[in-house]
Order: sequence, then C-alpha cells, then structure tokens
Amino acid sequence: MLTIYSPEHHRHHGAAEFYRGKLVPCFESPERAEQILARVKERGLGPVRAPDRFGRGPLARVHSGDYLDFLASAWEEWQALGETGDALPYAWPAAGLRRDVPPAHIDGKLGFYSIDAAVPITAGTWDAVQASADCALTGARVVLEGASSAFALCRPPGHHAGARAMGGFCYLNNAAIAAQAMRDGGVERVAILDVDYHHGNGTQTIFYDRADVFFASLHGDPAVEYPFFLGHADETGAGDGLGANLNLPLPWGTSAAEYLAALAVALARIAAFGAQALVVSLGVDTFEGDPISHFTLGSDDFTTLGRRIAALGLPTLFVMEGGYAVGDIGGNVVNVLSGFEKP
Ligand code: SP5
Ligand code: ZN
Repeated sequence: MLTIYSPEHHRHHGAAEFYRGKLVPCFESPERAEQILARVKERGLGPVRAPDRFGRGPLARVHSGDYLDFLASAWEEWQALGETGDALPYAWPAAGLRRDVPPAHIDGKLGFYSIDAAVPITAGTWDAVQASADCALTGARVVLEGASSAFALCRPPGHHAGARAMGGFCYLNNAAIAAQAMRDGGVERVAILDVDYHHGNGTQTIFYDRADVFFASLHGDPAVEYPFFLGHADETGAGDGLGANLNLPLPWGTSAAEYLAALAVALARIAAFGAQALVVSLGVDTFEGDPISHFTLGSDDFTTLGRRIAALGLPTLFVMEGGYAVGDIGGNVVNVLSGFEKP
C-alpha cells in the first residue's frame, strides 16, 4: 500500500493544551508521525511519497472561507500582540452568546473558531495543516485513479474540525476533505468509517444533512468522553441526510470482542448504503495502552480490524487521526493496513 507523508508536519508542535485547570504537554506530538513512518518502512508496507499540492480549492469545499482566512492569518495576528508562546483560545460563543458577529480581535477569533483549548497555533501550524490535507487529497486522487487503497499519514489529525471550527488537536478535516474530493471526482456514494476512540464530531457535522456521504463512528460514549457534546446514538442525520449517520457509542473498558461486534454493525450499514468508496478515519487510540483513552484493544486486534474493513471490498483511503501511545502507534497502524492488504 502506498503511504503519503510530508515532513512539513514538524512545523506544527504545540507546547501545551488546557486540561483540568492546568496547561499540560500536548499528547499530539511530531514523534507520533515519525514512529508511524518508521514502522511503515521497517515492515515494508510499500512505497512512501510526498503529497501533491492542491491549494485552497478543495479545502473550501468543506471549510468556510472566513475560517480558512483565520487559520492563515492567526499566527501573524497573535505575534502582533507581542506574545512569545503558542496561540490558544480562552473565550467561546457558547449558548446565549452571539455567533453572528465575527470578532475583530485575535483573542475573540480564537474562541469563535474553536470548540476547546487543545488547539495551539504555532508559527508553522498553517503550513503543516495544509500539507496534512494535501496528504489526504493525494490519497483520494490515487484511489480515484484506480488504486485499491492508500494510506494518508496525516498529521495534524482532522476529525474534530468542523466547517468553521478547530478542536481536539484538529484544524482541517482531512477525511472530510478527501471524501468531498472523491465526490467531486465522480464517486456518487462515499462512506466514512471513523474508528478513532473519539467521536468524529467535525466529520459528522459537515455531512449531517447529506445523503451522498454516509458517516459511521465507533467511539467512547460522549456521556463520559471527549467531545462530550456530540456522538450519541440518536444522531441519525437530518433532512436529505436522515439515515446516513450512524453513531455507535461504547462504554469505557470496551473489549476487542465488543468492539468488533459494533464494527460489524457499521460495516453492514456501509454495505447497505451502497458505498462505492471508503474513507477510514484511522485512530489507534482504542489501544489498551493509550494514555488518554479507555478501550482495551491489543496490537493483534488491529490486524483483525484491517481484515474486517477489507471484507467490504471497497476502494479505501486510510486517513491518520489519533493514537497517543507513541511507542506502539506505528505497529498498531501498520497492523491495520497489513490486515487490510492480506485478509
Ligand atoms: C484526534 C484525537 O484523537 N483527538 C483527541 C482529542 C482529545 N482531547 C481531550 C483529551 C484530554 C486529554 N488530556 C489528558 C491528560 C491526561 N493526564
Ligand atoms: Zn482520538
């Protein structure tokens, strides 16, 4: 399987995120992508190439223009304050406050365009997130051109980013951008399967009222887990998209057997939808050793996960999302991909 990777990800390196009353070191580190790349090479998954550059067009198919402008200028506006650390939001337009008047000050913009304070912006964040999206878009192009699969080694991840909001270490929604590019490339029905431990709130929201992109997610129950305010089972889509959204929230401590049973439900629905291509939001934070998550999948279970996805028989783009057990992340990711290739 082809891997698409860009070293530009190094240019995004947040120092800290706000968590339980303190600034704590970011779990989402450059080392994550390097560990995955090292295991891809060591285990001979296949060739590794750099992404093509796609520019703003395909990003604007998913994200609003004002949000892209904000991301592009945020660091410069933050620098003008004389700050030396990373930009982080601290005030949000929660219920009862106005969302219809975009703020002019960068402090206001940071909150206006985010859902939490786990999204530091550094000097190279905009370049890194564009390169990450380019990896996903290159993967979509390769699959559109006839490849049976590809792996976009995206960093930063994307599935918590909405049309006009960053959050949960995510800035541009790489999986949504790739799925939309597949639609624009002529695939009529695309499915997104999100196996990251956290609900893909951004992806769900982007496609919620559409019948052409099916979204299925297995994740920690938002009653007790980030992102808390989306990802419940009763969210089934709206308008034309009614029935094209499937959430399978699972409790803390979910075992591999329980996980794979829920996966079978999602795969059956994707098959019934009649998907012609699949985008997998591939997080491996379901691993038993993950430092911020509460499922108990072992490394071998990731091979099974890949095999079960392969049984759909669809052209498939894997897009990297979360996974924070840095010593195991690469092995777990390559297990999924090799399980997919050698079912
Ligand atoms: C892409 C992805 O997996 N994003 C996950 C975002 C989760 N953010 C909230 C988790 C806060 C965890 N901080 C843990 C500190 C434990 N001592
Ligand atoms: Zn996650």
